Amino acid sequence: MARRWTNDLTWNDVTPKSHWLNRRQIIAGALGAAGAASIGGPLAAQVDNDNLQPNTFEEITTYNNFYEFGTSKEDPARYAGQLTTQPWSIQVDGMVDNPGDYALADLIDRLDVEERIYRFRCVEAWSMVIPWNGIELKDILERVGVQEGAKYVAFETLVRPSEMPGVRRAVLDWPYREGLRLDEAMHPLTIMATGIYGETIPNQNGAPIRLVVPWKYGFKSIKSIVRITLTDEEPPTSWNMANGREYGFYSNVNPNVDHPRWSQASERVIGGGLFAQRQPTLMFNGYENEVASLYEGMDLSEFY
Ligand SMILES: Nc1nc2c(c(=O)[nH]1)N[C@H]1C(S)=C(S)[C@@H](COP(=O)(O)O)O[C@H]1N2
Ligand SMILES: [Mo]
Repeated sequence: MARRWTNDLTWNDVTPKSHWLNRRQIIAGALGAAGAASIGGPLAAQVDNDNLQPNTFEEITTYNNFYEFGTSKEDPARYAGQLTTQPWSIQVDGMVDNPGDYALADLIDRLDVEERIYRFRCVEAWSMVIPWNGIELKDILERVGVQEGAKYVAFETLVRPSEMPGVRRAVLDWPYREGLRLDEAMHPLTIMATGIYGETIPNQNGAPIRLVVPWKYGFKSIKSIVRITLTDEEPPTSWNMANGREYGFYSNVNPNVDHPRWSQASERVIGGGLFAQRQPTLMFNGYENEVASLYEGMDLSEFY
C-alpha cells in the first residue's frame, strides 16, 4: 500500500478526538491516494517512531507562539479569540500574472484540502505532532500565476492593534514577515493550513490561513496571512531582522547546528510529561528524503 506524506507517522501518532475516530478510515484512505499521486511512489519510513508521543487538540491549541497576542505560551489562547477572521482578504502582489486583493474564499475556492500529519519543531527546542488540514501552497501560487524571474515568496501577517494586544508593543517590527525560496514554496510538503483535526483552524494557531513548512523551524510557519508577494530578491524576515546572528533566512531544522544559546540536538515533546526524555531532533525534522535535494551545494554545517 502506498504511504502518505506523513511517511512514518500514522493516525495512531495523534490522539484522536472522539468524533475524529469515526472519520479515520475515510481520511486515511483519501490521503493515501493523494500522497501517492504527488510523490510518485512509496515513501520509506526513516526512523522508528514507536516512542513518539501524540499531541492532543488541547495541547496544540493552548501552547502557542503568536506574539501579536503576547509573548507567553498562554497568551494566544487567551487573547486570539477576539480576532475577526471574517471577512478576510489577502493581497497578492509583485511578480504575478493576477495580482489583487483576493477574498480568501476566492483564493482557495475548489483547491484540494488535504490532511497532513507533520512534525512541528520550534527553534526553542520543543516539538509536537500536528494533524493539519491545508492546501498545497503550490496550488495557490499556480492560481495567481508566478511570473518568470520570481525567485522568492514573501508573506505578511495582519496587524490590527484593536484586536491584537501584542502589536501595541514593539517586540518585533510588525507586521510579522516571512519568506521562502520559490522552490521551497512550490514543494508539495509546503501547505497553507486552514484546519487542525478536521476543524477550522483556531485563531491562536493562525486563523484563517497560515503557512506550514514542516522541515523548517516553526517561526517560518507564519500565521494569519494577509499578503503574499512574489519577488526576485530574498525578502526580509522578522526573526532574521530582529536577530540575524541567531535566526537565518533558511532555518532548516538541523540537529548538528546549535543555536548560539542552546543545543538543537534534541527536543522536548509537548505533552510528554515532566519527566519525559527529550527525543533526538532529526535532520530536516525527519523530511530529509523529501527536501535535502533542495539544498544541494549548500554547506549544511553552516548557519543560514
Ligand atoms: N504571525 C506570527 N506567526 C508566527 C509566530 C508569531 O509570533 N506571529 N510565531 C511562530 C513560531 S516561533 C512558532 S513555533 C509557530 C507556532 O505555531 P503554533 O502556535 O500553531 O504551534 O508559529 C510561528 N508563526
Ligand atoms: Mo517557534
